[in-house]
Amino acid sequence: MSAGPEDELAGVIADEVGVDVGVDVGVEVGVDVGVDVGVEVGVDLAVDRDALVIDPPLLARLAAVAEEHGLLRLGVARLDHPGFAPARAALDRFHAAGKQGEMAFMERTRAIRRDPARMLEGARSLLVALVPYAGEPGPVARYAQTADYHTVIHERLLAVESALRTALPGVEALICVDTKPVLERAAAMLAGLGFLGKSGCLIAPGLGSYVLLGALLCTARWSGPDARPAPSLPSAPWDACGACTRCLDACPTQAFDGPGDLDPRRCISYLTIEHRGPVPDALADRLGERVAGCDVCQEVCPYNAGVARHDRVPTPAWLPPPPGRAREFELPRVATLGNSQHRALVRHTALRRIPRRHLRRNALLALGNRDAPLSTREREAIEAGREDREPQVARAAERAARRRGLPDREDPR
Ligand code: B12
Ligand code: SF4
Ligand code: SF4
Repeated sequence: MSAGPEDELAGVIADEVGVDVGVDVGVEVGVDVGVDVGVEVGVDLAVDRDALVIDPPLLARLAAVAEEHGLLRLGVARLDHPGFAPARAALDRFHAAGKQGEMAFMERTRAIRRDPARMLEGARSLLVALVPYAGEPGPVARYAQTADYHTVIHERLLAVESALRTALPGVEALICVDTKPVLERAAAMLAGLGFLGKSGCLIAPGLGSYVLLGALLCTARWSGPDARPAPSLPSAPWDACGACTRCLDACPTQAFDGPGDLDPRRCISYLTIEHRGPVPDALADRLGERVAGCDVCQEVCPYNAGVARHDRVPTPAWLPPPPGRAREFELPRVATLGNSQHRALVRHTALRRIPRRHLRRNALLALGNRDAPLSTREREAIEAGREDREPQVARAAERAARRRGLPDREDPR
């Protein structure tokens, strides 16, 4: 690759996916780093771009490969679909309001998210597919109870990428599973996978919103009709919600400014996963006993109620549980995690993006919110946290001590 702008871009992309090295990384930071780092940003002049066409029969073949590898409902959205314009406008409003908060990766990659051809020259379409997940209500959101979706979906998409490359020699493609800045939800909607709810989540007919998205950005042109032709798009993508506002009303931190308009800085998912500073008391009081992510806006959604997903989803498509022993998220244990225990707990799950001190902070905040007589283990965890050198851990422990009736340290009862 030549030096110059492309190298600069490669740097941006490498930064975006430069994971596993540090701890303070965002959601959108990939896992299988090495593979993804901007090697495919250029265009090979010998390639006949006119020949790079995905037509409906090829899409059907790719969808069959996808399904065989556990990726459901593969669809395609062209990058010049007019339906991306309101999504880009929503992104602009998001940044104008500072809603990225501490998610520096969002700011850093903003221009690329608006125009993915900046990371893959000549990019013309996004293939998008769904992967359903299950899980139980609890301190950890369902998506993080499974094997790390970034890795699993990336691996599944490799099969589609390979089939695409075989069908269209010279095509360039980039796998995006949070690991690359593309507007995945908008792309999924435009590719016909479902609609966006007032929760902001992509809701797939018959499957609900407990689905994760994976995309393949590519230089091929889609020659078929748009799955969601522009004239058929509603003025607001959440029309299918009708008068329902359950997700907006149930959100524990009232994090929505309006339908589909989330302020992440008040969202429990952001506060427990992305937020590196102290959690303001008013928000901490509303975290409940959650230590990683939140599913409330999905739990209350009628599109997730009574959906016979198990009848509709082929077994290999479900995100599998992480390998090894079942993970145990007992709060006093999480609050006192040592290094090796932390590694064992988060291994092969999306939780590995949360630094140990933040998981401990979250568990202490959760212990402070628990409304039950204090057990010995809880008391020990809180006392240990109070002595911790990490200011955030100590602060969360002090809050828990205060709320659970432990004596003040300066003024022992
Ligand atoms: C940053 C991020 C977060 C942040 C901010 C979320 C947010 N709402 O912006 C935080 C940490 C809070 C977060 C939380 C969660 N996230 Co998240 N997150 C992302 C990420 C990396 C980028 C999202 C982004 O660009 N946000 C900016 C806003 C402006 O865009 P957006 O929300 O994606 O889409 C909006 C616009 O496109 C707009 N729009 C589109 N068309 C139109 C048209 C009109 C007319 C209008 C007005 C608007 C409009 O509406 C959309 C919905 O608000 C994506 C992966 C990706 N690359 O897309 C995952 C992603 C969105 N997250 C995902 C998940 C699973 C979650 C959680 C459920 C995790 C959890 N259980 O804790 C929660 C859900 C919170 C919620 N209700 O949104 C999934 C969503 C799957 C789905 N079914 O929708 C994604 C797609 C990851 C993946 N690969 O599957 N996330
Ligand atoms: S994930 Fe939880 S905190 Fe965030 S918007 Fe949904 S209900 Fe609210
Ligand atoms: S809870 Fe209601 S408003 Fe929210 S996404 Fe589901 S149907 Fe739409």
